[in-house]
Amino acid sequence: EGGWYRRDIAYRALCRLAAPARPVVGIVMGSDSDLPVMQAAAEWLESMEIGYEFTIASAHRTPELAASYAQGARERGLKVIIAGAGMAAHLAGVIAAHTSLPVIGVPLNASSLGGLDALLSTVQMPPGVPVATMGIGAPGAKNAAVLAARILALADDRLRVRLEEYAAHMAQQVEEKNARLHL
Ligand code: RP5
Repeated sequence: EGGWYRRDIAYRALCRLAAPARPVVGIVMGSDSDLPVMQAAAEWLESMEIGYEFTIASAHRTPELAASYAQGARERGLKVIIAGAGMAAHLAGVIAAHTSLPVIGVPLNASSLGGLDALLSTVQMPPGVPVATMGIGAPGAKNAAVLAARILALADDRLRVRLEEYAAHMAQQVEEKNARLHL
């Protein structure tokens, strides 16, 4: 009894040990089965030296935990929340209902509907409670991290410069590929 809840707590403790100090981005996901995909967001944040924390909290299986996570997020120092979930993906919306921080939703492919179910569940928020919804799966998870960084960079010039360098690096990679095509 209470196994799911205890498992969530254990995962949260484990993941916090692995995460960098002073998290400003909260990555929350509906299940441990979402972790391999949401890892894409964590890896990108790490590459930019942005602190993050991982939490498993389900809108349906642990609704109280999802609400209290969001309610305490600002006080814990978080500035942006990334929420990834599959199937009837209400997690990002529930998080957005319980905080005034910006919430970025990542729909995940966890059913025979290929993630379209999660996309529609995440994006179709009622007016007044926005969730910035990314594409399905790992590309969406990575973009969630980039968007979180852009939000943080509004008040952080060093991060803004790093983002400009990142964009320049991507452009340079394309130019190099073009140069090889014309050899
Ligand atoms: C969602 O249901 C989770 O976000 C996950 O994507 C999906 C399946 O969860 P598990 O049954 O794998 O725990 O709430």
